[in-house]
Amino acid sequence: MDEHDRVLVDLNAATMDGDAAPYGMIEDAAIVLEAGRIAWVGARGDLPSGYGGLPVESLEGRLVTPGLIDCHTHIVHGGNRAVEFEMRLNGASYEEVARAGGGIVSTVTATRAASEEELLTEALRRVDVLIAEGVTGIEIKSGYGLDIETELRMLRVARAVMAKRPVRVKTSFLGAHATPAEYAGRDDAYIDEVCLPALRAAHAQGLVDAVDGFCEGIAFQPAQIARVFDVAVELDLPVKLHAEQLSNLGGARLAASYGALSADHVEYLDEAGVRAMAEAGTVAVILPGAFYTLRETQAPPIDLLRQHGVPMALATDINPGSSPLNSLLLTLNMGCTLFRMTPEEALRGVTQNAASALGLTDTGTIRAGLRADLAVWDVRHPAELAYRIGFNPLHARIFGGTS
Ligand code: DI6
Ligand code: FE
Repeated sequence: MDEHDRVLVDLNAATMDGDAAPYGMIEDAAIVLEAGRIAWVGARGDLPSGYGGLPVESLEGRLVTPGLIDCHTHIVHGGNRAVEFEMRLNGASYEEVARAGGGIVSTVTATRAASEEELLTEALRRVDVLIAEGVTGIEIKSGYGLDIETELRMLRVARAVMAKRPVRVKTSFLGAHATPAEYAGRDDAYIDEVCLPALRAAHAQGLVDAVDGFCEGIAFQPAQIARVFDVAVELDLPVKLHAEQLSNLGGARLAASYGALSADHVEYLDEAGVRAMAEAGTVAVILPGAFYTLRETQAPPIDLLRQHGVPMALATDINPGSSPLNSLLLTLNMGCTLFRMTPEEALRGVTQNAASALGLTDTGTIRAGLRADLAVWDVRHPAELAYRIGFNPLHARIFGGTS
């Protein structure tokens, strides 16, 4: 027997498993934790007598959900863009900000200048804020290095986060995020000479779990993304894509044609794209932080996604430019208030569907056999998690069975 093995009782479980009841709710539930896994979950009255020998822990009527998963972040990066934010609010134009070295270029410069240790220290401060909100899984992208050395450094830092903190990390290679200044006007050369060699090197070093790209007028065209995805296929890596954020280039359809885990942002997604995603089982990752920060007015097609049964995830998109949003709980509220997602859809979006967006099959719901990644909340009803703004009701977090 593991020293952490126990039976949790006096709790309501929002299992997010199945759709027999809203939130997969089991009132007055018991959850058996054994060897870091969920051995059994159900109504307390049905608890098999075989677990009678385990210690019992009362959660005093609290709500238990799966541990939360932030399935889209750029949490590893150098510097921040607060001064640029201030310049804009003082009336500076986009050109003036760019001339002052602002925009994505400034984050690339700061990331290249930062040591591995500095990047890790800064990332951990942000990661700790997520962990304090019950997060047990985080996706972390590269994409602010845009040279081989710095892309690899970002991915090593992402892996180091998992060694330093009790949290699961999945990495995505995002070399096709932007073209760096030294390749201005030579996007294809950048892909051939930097992006693809960096991907191969990162893969060879075991640093990549998925391949991402930014398909947009201001970034890369579908044909360029396809060249990156072809290498992902060759390396047997799943793909995902920043698609239809600012315009509709058919990125979601392209991603779906590669069986993508997810298409993310999707404000400008059309019905053909929704259909393609439904057929491919591609998750729509909804990112209200970027919508809010950019003061975007086109909301993602939530109704169409619902109609076609496309699973929706929700994530912070933590990055220094378009989404300096370091709260997954606030993201739940934004998904509901800005996009009219229901609190149940929002919670599914940071648990079950966030796990799917990362290709994780052993977490995201409370079900026998899965990892014991759980969050215990001082709330009575799960809608409270999405309802409040700037309030954290986490009581405890359980990661792989350990509190
Ligand atoms: N979409 C975005 O909104 C950000 N990247 C992306 O792919 C912008 C990143 C930045 O401005 O730093
Ligand atoms: Fe992003």
